[in-house]
Amino acid sequence: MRDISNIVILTGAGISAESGLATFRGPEGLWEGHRVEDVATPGAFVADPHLVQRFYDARRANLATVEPNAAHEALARLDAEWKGELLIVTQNVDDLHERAGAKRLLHMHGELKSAWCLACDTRSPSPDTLLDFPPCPDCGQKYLRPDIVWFGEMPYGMDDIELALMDADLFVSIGTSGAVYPAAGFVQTAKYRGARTLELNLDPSQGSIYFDESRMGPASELVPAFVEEILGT
Ligand code: BJW
Repeated sequence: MRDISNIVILTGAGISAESGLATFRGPEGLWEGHRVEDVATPGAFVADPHLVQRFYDARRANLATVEPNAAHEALARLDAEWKGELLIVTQNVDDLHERAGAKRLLHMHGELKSAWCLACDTRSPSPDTLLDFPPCPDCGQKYLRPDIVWFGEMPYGMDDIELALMDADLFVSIGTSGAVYPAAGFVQTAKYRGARTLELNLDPSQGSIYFDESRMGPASELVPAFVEEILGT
């Protein structure tokens, strides 16, 4: 871990699993019998908006029942103490990284606590429920949807992420299956640009072969150990 100054960290659902939030592709990954691929699409929202609003209302409500775990806290410590460049890119729409104190954070798939008005295109803090289509605080129209990146939509912050990957000396992927692009391709971009690549996951991800090193185990153990190692060098 010597000679490292620019770090990019990608996190996925696995980092929040030990806080009590279900992963997408694990055994409890179904919601009322629906796969995320069937609910998290613009087409699903058009076909059955109430089903999709209920899915996100339930997950937003669940946030109040969970807390950041040792992995979120370790990354917040790295953020506070690391003098070099750092970008934590999370695919997660929960708020556990920021509740742990992380600041250099980018939510590439949106946030449960944000709502997006399809009428005036503004983002605002989401009410607890969007089920009955409450009015937008900006324009008053009733076209609020969850501010979530669905399949077929462009993830947030891609320019900033690409720039950070270009300069990265170390790319670390934590708790993600590598099933969803473009995030699943970040390891190849970073590696092509000469970064060292490290995976911390419970099971090997789909892109495991692209990593220089894979450490398997729970994030609450692997991430604090990694942060200790990197801050100690
Ligand atoms: C633990 C653990 C513990 C458990 N400790 N680990 C090729 C190139 C580009 C795009 C595509 C492509 N092929 C197809 C596409 C399109 C599509 C896509 O990827 N489809 C796939 C199904 C193939 N992608 C898109 O449509 C994206 N947009 C896009 O591509 O725009 C065009 C574009 C092109 C090129 C460049 C830029 C843009 C949008 C994707 C939106 C994803 N949205 C979702 C749902 C919304 C959010 C929400 O509702 O929460 O985001 S899908 C869902 O999957 C969610 C997650 O963020 C995402 C990733 O899941 P994640 O985090 O990896 O979770 P799991 O459950 O899969 O894995 C958990 C892992 O944790 C496992 O490995 C466990 O082992 C581990 N784990 N417990 C450590 N305790």
